[in-house]
Amino acid sequence: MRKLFSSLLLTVGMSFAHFLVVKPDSDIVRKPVIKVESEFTHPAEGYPAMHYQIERSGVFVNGRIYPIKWQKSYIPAEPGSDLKVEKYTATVRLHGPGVYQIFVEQKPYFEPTEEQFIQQIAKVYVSAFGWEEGWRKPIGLPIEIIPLTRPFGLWEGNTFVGQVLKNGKPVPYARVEIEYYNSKGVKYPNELLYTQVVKTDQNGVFIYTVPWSGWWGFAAITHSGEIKNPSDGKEYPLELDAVVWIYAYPKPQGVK
Ligand SMILES: [Cu+2]
Repeated sequence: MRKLFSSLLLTVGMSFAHFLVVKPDSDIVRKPVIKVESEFTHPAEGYPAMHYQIERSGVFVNGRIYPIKWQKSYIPAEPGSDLKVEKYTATVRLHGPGVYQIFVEQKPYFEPTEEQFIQQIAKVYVSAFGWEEGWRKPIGLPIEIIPLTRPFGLWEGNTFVGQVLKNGKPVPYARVEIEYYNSKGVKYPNELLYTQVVKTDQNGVFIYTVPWSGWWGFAAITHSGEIKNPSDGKEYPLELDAVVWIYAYPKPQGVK
């Protein structure tokens, strides 16, 4: 019984930490064209990936938003699975030096295990041709994490600080979930280690020290009214989350 209960808990817990991923081939580039990919998954476990549709997306630079043309493909939800889910890839043209903010808004979807709708809005920064200015500028998304640490060119062991804004106002005491994008099949000794959790303070500011190199996602969880589910006509709460991705570089050779 106890075993059943804990495996049930594990399943429920696992279903919580979904992250909308938006990931360029590099956060610092010196080339005019980059590749970007997007999926909706459980990054620390590596799977399962889930169905997801893009509602809106773009590249924000110098106060303007440029469209992104996505190519949709289908990948197995997990290794060996017959269930195929969407993965999006795009080539993005950069218009010279700048800090490019690439964002994706997920179309809200109904999550039956949580009896609510979920919508995540994710972004990532790319510094092109040595440019460093502009990362503090909000895109103006419905919910957005504004970095207080420069969000590119980070070392492992750096502390990342961000502020969560909803409709331009800080979100106090929000839960922020943090996961490593585990493309290497790294094994975790305990399921509680998949997702790290911090809270924002009264000004919507959170702090986290990145323990090792790789892509790391931060998801600020908030609740934002209700949406009607067309399948049963009932209203359900909408979880509206802001996600940001950063890359931490490994320590250079010769340092400890
Ligand atoms: Cu999920």
